[in-house]
Amino acid sequence: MDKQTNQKPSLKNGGNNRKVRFNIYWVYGLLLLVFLYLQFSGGGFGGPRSFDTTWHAVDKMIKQDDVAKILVVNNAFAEVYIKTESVYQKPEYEKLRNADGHTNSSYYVYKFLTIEDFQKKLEQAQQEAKMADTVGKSPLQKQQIMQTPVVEPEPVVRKSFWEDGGFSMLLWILFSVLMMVMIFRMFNRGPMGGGAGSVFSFGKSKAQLYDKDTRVNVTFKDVAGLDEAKEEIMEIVDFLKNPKRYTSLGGKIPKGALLVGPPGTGKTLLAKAVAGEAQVPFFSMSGSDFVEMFVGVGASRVRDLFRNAKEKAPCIIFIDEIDAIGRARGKNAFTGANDERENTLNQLLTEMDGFGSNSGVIILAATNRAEILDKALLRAGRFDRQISVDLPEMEERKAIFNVHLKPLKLAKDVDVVFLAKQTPGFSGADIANVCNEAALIAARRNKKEVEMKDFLDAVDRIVGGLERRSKIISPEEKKVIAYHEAGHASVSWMLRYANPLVKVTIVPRGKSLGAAWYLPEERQITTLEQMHDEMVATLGGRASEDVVFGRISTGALNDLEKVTKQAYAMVAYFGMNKEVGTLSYYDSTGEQEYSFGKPYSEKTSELIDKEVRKMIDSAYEEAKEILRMNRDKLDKLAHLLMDKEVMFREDVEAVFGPRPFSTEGAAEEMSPGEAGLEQPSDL
Ligand code: NHX
Ligand code: ZN
Repeated sequence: MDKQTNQKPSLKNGGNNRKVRFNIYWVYGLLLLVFLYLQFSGGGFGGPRSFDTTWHAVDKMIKQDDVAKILVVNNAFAEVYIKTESVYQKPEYEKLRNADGHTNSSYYVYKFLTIEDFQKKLEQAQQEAKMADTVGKSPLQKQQIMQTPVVEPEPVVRKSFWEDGGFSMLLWILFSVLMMVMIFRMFNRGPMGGGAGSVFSFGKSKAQLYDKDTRVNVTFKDVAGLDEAKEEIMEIVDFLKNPKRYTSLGGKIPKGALLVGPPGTGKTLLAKAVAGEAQVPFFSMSGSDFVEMFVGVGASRVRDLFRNAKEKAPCIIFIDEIDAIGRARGKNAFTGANDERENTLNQLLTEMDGFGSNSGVIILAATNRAEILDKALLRAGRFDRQISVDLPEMEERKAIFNVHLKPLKLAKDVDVVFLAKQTPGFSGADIANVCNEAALIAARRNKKEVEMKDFLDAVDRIVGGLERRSKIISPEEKKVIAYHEAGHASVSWMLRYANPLVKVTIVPRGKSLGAAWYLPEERQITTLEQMHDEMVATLGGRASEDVVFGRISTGALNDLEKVTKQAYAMVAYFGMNKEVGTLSYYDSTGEQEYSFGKPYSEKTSELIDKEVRKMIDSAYEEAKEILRMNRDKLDKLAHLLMDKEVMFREDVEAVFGPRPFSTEGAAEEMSPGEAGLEQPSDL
């Protein structure tokens, strides 16, 4: 297989010449052919060769005393080897000569009829040769000549290629060729040659380049909301377009900006818009593209990326999901598997430091967890700006809806403001999903236009998952579920600070059997009272099962999980517990370098556990108390639920009367009744 080295140049040529569809299998085929040829020809380039010959010629060779040795192979043919000096002196042996002029391993092959016949002829020829030699010699010399030994034929046994382990050899070759093909295929996606992802481009960056020829048709107009982020990033575009304006005052152009925000908020979209807007080359790459299973590849890709970028400056490099490489170094010191990532990160840090700030390369990166990034990345001179891309607020959601509603055929009743109000906590991607899902639902219902109801069902579906009406639920179970959900509804109704209820359903959806949906107020901070009331309302489901049946179920799992986490956060993070104190064990830096566990003592740990229990216990008692006081209304609600399966704010209000501590207008304004929510979804 060492012939492979000879093949390499042709491989490279194939890579350069893309017109010929070069296939890796050709190489293997060729290699195999070469190998087989070498095996069967019994010789090769520069190796011993053989020439068929006649008895007449052999006879002559013997008589001229040119024969060095004769091998009789398998009693089938004779190999006649000629003395080296004869080969190089006599022209008739020219074809036996080697290029180096010193060695000679080629030979003649004489195929005799029978071995006896050959031996007889041979003896005779040798006798004749001796006789010829003795002509004119003294008797003593004659005797000497007659006594000198003649060239005796040596019998040898040779196995054929197949007998001689050739078959297993061939198998072995086939196997190794197969292995190589597999290995190549693993690393080689796409055609041979320079293309991205091929074997020969490990160290090349996989960055996608957008420039004048490859237009990006996203502009800032397509990015709804995100006004501050847009403004900030527009400045960066301006840096590239008119660098003079900034540098003339002595300012330095920043090197990089980090887009930080939860998934789906449009970080990548924003970067694309920059590309569309800036009219400079734009390299786009994902952080995970740097990571490969080969050592040093990440670093060399970073190098390659920056080299390309510098050639095209002014330009923008965009690295999506930078946390894939930018995670703080030395955090998981135990695994040791991070070395490669660290090398990549180090290279990135070096490159960012390496070019002058006025060289016109600006790096944008996106992540949803800026806090886990290595501090070295965030220091001034690297990603010195952080642009936070947050979940959209009401007005922004409205704008995003307007963008995504544009391509849809809408009915007149579609109310963008109402939709925006109904979707707190949705990201831009979620809203896009709602719009698309609504169109699909409308199509399934054979509608000509997408109606408001389709949108609301789409929202439900995205919040709660697919409806599963076919799930078989026994009447007893249905009763438990109804009481559980009615419990949530009742308790939250009676609490001052609980979120306003939107909808209660006992139609199984996704992983849950029923749900009570609230419309969380969009606020920046939450008070202790709000958290407390929320906890009580969440425990309302289990409390209802307890109060009504005196028997509890596993159904409250999700509720209890939520409550427990919230209570721990209140005690240990938000300093909301008197006993534990006004302190927080929260660690926003994400560096746990010095701690191998909790940052508090065993005693504090016990105290926290105790206080959490107390908190949840008292909330639970409160929920049960509310339900006991309103038992008649709870029963009514539960039966209504069992009847209708879906219940809205109005239904609860009809049973309970207006909320005791009605918060002004906000909730009433968006009563779902006017939006055609009365009917349960028929999906
Ligand atoms: C289940 N889910 O997975 C069912 C489908 C009280 C009517 N068994 O609180 O859906 O019961 O207000 C193993 C064992 C989840 C895995 C028990 C996963 C229990 C939602 C809880 C409504 N609405 N609970 C709610 C709900 C459930 C659960 C489990 C599990 C229920 C409740 C899940
Ligand atoms: Zn519940």
